Amino acid sequence: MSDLSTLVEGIRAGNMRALARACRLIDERDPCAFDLLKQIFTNEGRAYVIGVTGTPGAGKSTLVDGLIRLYREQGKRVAVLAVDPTSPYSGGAILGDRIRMQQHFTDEGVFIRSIATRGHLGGLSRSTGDVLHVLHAASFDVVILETVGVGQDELEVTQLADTTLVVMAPGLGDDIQAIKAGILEVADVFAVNKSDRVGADATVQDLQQMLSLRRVPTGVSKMQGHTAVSTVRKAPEAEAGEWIPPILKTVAHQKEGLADLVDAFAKHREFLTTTEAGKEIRARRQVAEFRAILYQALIDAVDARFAEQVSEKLQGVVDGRSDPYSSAEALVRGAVGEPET
Ligand SMILES: Nc1nc2c(ncn2[C@@H]2O[C@H](COP(=O)(O)OP(=O)(O)OP(=O)(O)O)[C@@H](O)[C@H]2O)c(=O)[nH]1
Ligand SMILES: [Mg+2]
Repeated sequence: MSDLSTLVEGIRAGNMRALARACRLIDERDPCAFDLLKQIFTNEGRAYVIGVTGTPGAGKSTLVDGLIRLYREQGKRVAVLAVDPTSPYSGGAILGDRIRMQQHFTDEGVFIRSIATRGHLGGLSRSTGDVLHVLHAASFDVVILETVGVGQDELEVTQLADTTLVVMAPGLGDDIQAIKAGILEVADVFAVNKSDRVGADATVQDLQQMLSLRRVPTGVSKMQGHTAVSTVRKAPEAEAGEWIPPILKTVAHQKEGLADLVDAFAKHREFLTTTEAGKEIRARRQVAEFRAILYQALIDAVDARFAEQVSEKLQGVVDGRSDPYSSAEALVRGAVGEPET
């Protein structure tokens, strides 16, 4: 299909309209999307993916804005995906962010897009994962995935990132709750933003305590000096093959501490690519992604090829003529070509 190959070319050339079109095909779950993804998939020169999540209002979008600037100053091409499961495009948060990010819209080196698809199995993270492959193909250097909220969907989305930044702020009062929601487990780097406000040190200490409870110390003392104003634990170190999330203080709207964040990201990226533990993490993610793609493909195939049988069995279950277990088993047997028992 020549239309598709034009699109592929456009994506590889980093053409913004081609990128937007590819994102739309994925969002709408267009059957063409699968063919497109097959063609553009690449293992070479992938973008570095940073997930940004954290408590509402902590300053995620302001930080992302600052990070875009920093990376642009380094001459890197940056894509931002704002992942919002609650509000398809119309949501206040995304809209506000879009206005804030408007200054980047005229920049050819920055691509910004919001994603809100859900409603199928692992919908949000699946379509985000697909869009990531489009961005890899378009040779972006950095992709920032900003999630809204800290629900299950958002935590799942962070699994697509190489490095996940969790943004906290003093005095929001819901830090502990956020940690309970599993945010501690996904964090590779912590930012305690709004450090110009009182209570920042207390938030840092809370986090440090939480982190030390999470791990049994491995010999060497993990205490490190306060080496810079904006840095609590300056050098993120991989001790005994383990990554210890650094906690960095930032003041996003004044761009304070952002260079240290970028530094910590680079170190985490190095950990992922050079250590055995890092390689294992990456392999686990590839397995998880393949499973998700496979299961979705199976579901799509069953829906397309056995629609009639599925609705028949469904009716049987609703009418009380058959039980859901036998019905599901019969359908699967039919689908894989085994005789029904
Ligand atoms: N004092 C102070 N205010 C900040 C800082 N960073 C951001 N803000 C302000 O905090 C408010 C919320 O910032 P956002 O960047 O929208 O926060 P967010 O985490 O993206 O918010 P949601 O997307 O709604 O969850 C804005 O008014 C920012 O100007 C900071 O370091 N210090
Ligand atoms: Mg935001």
